[in-house]
Order: sequence, then C-alpha cells, then structure tokens
Amino acid sequence: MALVDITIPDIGDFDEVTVIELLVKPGDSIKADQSLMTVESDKASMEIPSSQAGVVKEFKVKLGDKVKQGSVVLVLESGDAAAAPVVAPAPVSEQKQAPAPVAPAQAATKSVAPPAAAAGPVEVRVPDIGDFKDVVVIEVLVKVGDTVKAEQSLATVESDKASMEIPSSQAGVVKELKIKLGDKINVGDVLLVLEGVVASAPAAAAASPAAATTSAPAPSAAPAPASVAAVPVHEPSTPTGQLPHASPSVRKFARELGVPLAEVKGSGPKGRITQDDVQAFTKSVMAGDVRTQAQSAKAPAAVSGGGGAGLDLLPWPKVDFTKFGAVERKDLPRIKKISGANLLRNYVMIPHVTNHDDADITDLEAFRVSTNKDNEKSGLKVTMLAFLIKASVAALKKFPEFNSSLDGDQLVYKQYYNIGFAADTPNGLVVPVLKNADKKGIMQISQEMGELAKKARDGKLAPAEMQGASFTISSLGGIGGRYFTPIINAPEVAILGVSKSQTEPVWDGKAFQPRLMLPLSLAWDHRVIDGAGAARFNAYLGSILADFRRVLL
Ligand code: CAO
Repeated sequence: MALVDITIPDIGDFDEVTVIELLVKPGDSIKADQSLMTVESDKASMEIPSSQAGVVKEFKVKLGDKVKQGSVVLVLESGDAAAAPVVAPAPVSEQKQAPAPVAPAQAATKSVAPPAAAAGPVEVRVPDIGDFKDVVVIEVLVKVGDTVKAEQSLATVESDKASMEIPSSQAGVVKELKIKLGDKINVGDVLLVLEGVVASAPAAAAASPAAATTSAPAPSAAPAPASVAAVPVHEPSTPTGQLPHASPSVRKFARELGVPLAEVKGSGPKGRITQDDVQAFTKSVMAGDVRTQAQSAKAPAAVSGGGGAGLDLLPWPKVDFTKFGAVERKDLPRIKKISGANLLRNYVMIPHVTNHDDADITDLEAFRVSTNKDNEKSGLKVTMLAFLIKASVAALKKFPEFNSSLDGDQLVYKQYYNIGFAADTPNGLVVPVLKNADKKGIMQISQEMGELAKKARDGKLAPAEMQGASFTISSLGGIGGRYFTPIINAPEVAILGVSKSQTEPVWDGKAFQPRLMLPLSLAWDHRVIDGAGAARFNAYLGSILADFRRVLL
C-alpha cells in the first residue's frame, strides 16, 4: 500500500482551469484512466483521468478551486507498490493508457493562420486539437450570413473526454458552412468559408493564448432574470460519476443562472443540453410549471402534512382555447404586467380584511354642487374624491397606524399625508400621488388631482408622481357598483374603496328620510390594524363626510 499524489497532467497552454465537478469521492475504488473530476476554462471542459488504479484517500481540491499542470488534486492509496513513486503523470503526449485531456488552448489559439489581407473568400479550418481525431460536431454556433469576430466560437466539438469550442481565426461574414451536426472532423478540415475578411484580421489570430481565450465573447450572453438568482446554485458536490452532456458555454450559462444542469432535459443529439434547453427550463421554473429538486426539498408536500412554508399550488391550468372557438392573442400592456406582479404580491402577502360602511353625504353633495356652481366660470370642477382625500387625512391623523408601514418588527409612522388615488387609463391602472394633502384646500386638491389624472391618462406621469403615498383611495364612484375589496398598495397598510352614491331611505327614529349614501370599503392589513380600529376609522370618516365641520374639531 502506498499513497500516491495524483496531479493535473499537461493541459496545454492553459494557465489555470477551474474544478467544476468531482466525479469520485473518498473511499471509492477507481481504475486507471477513470475520470476523477471535470475542469473547465471558458473555452473547454475536460475530464482529468487517474494515472493509476487505487482507492481515493483524500481530495486536495474542492469545487471552484483553480488548478494548473502539476497541481496535486487527490491522494490515492495504490495497491501497486511499483506505482508509488509516480508523482506527476507523464505529459499528455507520453501517456499511453490514460486518455489525456486534450490541450484545448491549442484549439483556441493555434488557429490555422489566415491568409494576410485576403480579399476574396477565406476557408477557416480546424486548428491543432492535439491528439484528438474524429471529434464530433455537437453544436454549430453560427449560420450563413452571420458576421463573426476573430476568436468568436464557431462550433463545439466533443470527444468522449472533452468538449471544446473552435474559434474563428479571423473576422468576416459566414458565406458557407462546411460542417453540420454529427460530422466527425480532424485538424485541417474546412469548417466554413468567410468573406469580407479584412487585412487587419490576422492580428487577432496572432493573439497570445491568454488573450485568445479570455477576449472571445461567450456565445451565450443572455442576461440572467433577476429572480432566478433566488434558485440555489447547482452544487454538484456529490459525485455522480456522470456529467450532464453540455458544451462549456452552456455549462457556464447554466452556472450563471443557477440552473441545475443535471435536471435539464437535453434536446440535442444523444440528449445533449443546449442553451435553448437551459432557457426553456428557466422559463418553466419561473412560470411555476417545473420545480427544481432544491425547491421541492424546501416546499411542503402537495397534500396535507406540508409545513406551510410555501403556497404549493397546483400548476396553472393549460387550456387549448381554440378547441372551443376562435380566439385572438394580445400581449398584456406594459402597465398591466408591472401592476399585475405588484397586485399579486400584495394580495398574497398581506392578510387583508375589508370593512364596508356607508356615509351620508347628502349635505356634502349639496355643498359640492353649489361650490361647482359658484366656480363655474373658473372651469375647475370639484368631485367627491377631493372631499374624500381631505376627510381621509383627518381620519389618518386620528388613527395614525393607518398612515404607517410595517418594517420587520417595527411600525413606521409617517408624519406626512400623501394620498394615492387609483386612476383608470387606457393602458391600465396607475396610482398618482397627491402630496401633502393635509396642507391643501379642496380647490387646490381638485386642481392637482385633475392635472395628475390627465397626465395618467396621457401616460406622462413621472415616477416621482407615483411614489411616496401613505394611504390610497380607489374611487369607482363615477362608474358604478356597490362595495368592492380593494388591494392594499404595499407598503401601505390600508386602502379606501369608494363606490357610487345613491339615494336611500334612512330611518331617522321617526320616519324614513331620503339620504344620499356613499358606500365605503376599507381594506386593511390585519398585522397592523384590528377590526375594531377599522370600524372606528370608517365610522369617523363617515361622520366627517356627514358634517365636514368636524374636520375643524
Ligand atoms: N358617487 C356618485 N357619483 C360620483 C362619485 C360617487 N362616489 N364619484 C364621482 N362621481 C361622479 C362625478 O361627480 C362626476 O360626475 P359629473 O360628470 O356629473 O360631474 C362623474 O362621476 C365622473 O367623475 P370622475 O371619475 O371624472 O372624477 P373623480 O374625481 O371621481 O375620479 C379618477 C377621478 C381619476 C379617480 C377617476 O376618473 C378614475 O379613474 N376612477 C377609476 C379608479 C379605478 O379604476 N379604481 C379601481 C382600482 S382597482 O382596479
């Protein structure tokens, strides 16, 4: 029994590569040539084979470590005493049995020299890919008509131990592709024909190895959806002995998104995972159609017995509507996409309760009508909403928790009274904010509200005009209906819904009197407000609307 250090063999011109997957674990018995780990640069991934048989004693590297030729990666307990002195495996070219990793740097840098200042079409050939023969084209990354830069990856090729991207030796426009998926190619084979090759192009092909491998743009530069960051990054620390079948750029793309590649179904030849597969998987997870293993592990079971930590809903029903009749599809307007996401969060995350009440606005309406008559010439019209804003400010002052926000275990009481009001626009719902309503009279409120509502309808509201509300009113009074349950506009804690007033018989103790009654629907966050407080708020608001002089008290 002897302990043997297994080192990284000759990996060509690469300075450093990253350990991305461990394929064995301590205690495993391994054969000579068996793959121990996968390492990766931005252009190639390759498996590192063991130079001899034995039992894995200890890893000297972990995922994410950078290694280079000669780095000790593993200690092996070898049964072969003769093998004990072996410390560093022979360079690739000398290894007879262990299929050494290809030196992909050569592929990336030692491109076939382009003809200088070529005017006509130029053939781009397979560069030196080390000892590998008959590598299979598993991905063609460009098409006829594409403009390619020097060093841009043209195709991914693969052997049973490594996959690598073949860069273009120069810039130009792809005139003709000479390869297709599944082709077996060798050094010197023509990959494609480029035209419009410029005289300066050869300079790129002469770039240093490091420059050649780092300057080439990754073929998959799609931005990662921000929310995908929430998906735990795939950490393949438990060796599976089997790598998901994907090219280096696809692996990199998946890692950037935190996509567990092992869970992605490949649609390429022999189940190879393409960038489209990773994107489709990400979309499915985002849409809730698919769950990663990590998400499943965190979520409760679909039936009773779950921990209640997640919603654990059934997938959204998928219906082929055309089975039932003609349909037309239209994209949701931008505002609806944005407001929809906000409304959903608020609806799901806030324990809403709604109190309904009526306010007697008979006298207030008479005052409003006479005020409008007095101001007829000015063109400024006062609607009930202006009075509701003013009355709400009085109620917010009396019940300050309605003008607060929840921040962890603290309540933030605002000492300003900025009232948002929902406005219906051709593009969807927006909520302009009337600032410092406590400092303004009914006429000024009416005027500013009119201006904000017009801007809202014209789609000209500035972001600042939709921010900073401490309470919101949603009035459907101009349209109709009797009570509704508005959704609280987080991080506010309450919202007032107002419906159309109508004359109703109200008992005055002796007889029914015709009174103009305004339906009020106050939705509140039960984490902050109690039912009794909400009932008091509504009653107080109603009392002010019934007799506005109470504001002065
Ligand atoms: N009861 C009876 N009539 C009412 C009323 C009420 N509660 N509120 C307003 N009215 C009347 C007004 O007096 C006006 O009458 P006249 O045409 O005779 O003058 C008419 O209804 C139209 O009012 P308005 O809607 O133009 O003005 P407003 O100040 O009441 O509302 C605004 C302005 C921008 C809030 C409104 O136009 C609007 O967009 N409302 C929809 C809000 C909404 O979509 N809420 C739901 C959000 S949740 O999806």
